[in-house]
Amino acid sequence: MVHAWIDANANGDFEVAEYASAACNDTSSSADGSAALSWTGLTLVTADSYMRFRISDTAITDADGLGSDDRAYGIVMNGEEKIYPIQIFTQIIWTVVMRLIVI
Ligand SMILES: [Ca+2]
Ligand SMILES: [Ca+2]
Ligand SMILES: [Ca+2]
Repeated sequence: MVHAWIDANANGDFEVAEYASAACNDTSSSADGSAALSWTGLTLVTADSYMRFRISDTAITDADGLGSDDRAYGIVMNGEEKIYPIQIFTQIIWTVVMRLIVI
């Protein structure tokens, strides 16, 4: 599973409302897989911010389903994490295309 967050309000915290996930279709050790992630209802601010990605086969949960998202933090076995800087421009529909390579 690919887990992802956009720090849409640029407050330095990855929150439950900023989370999306999708299954990764990677079934090959020699070819890349992909996952389609989408977000709805984000309140965007114009700012430099970050996206965070986690790939893992371990189930992750947020304790209260609110605010800061526990799923974005802490240790997860069997996986990989990446953080990418992004620029958010409000009033613009934008798309991020990202490539994650899992060996
Ligand atoms: Ca945030
Ligand atoms: Ca692969
Ligand atoms: Ca929480």
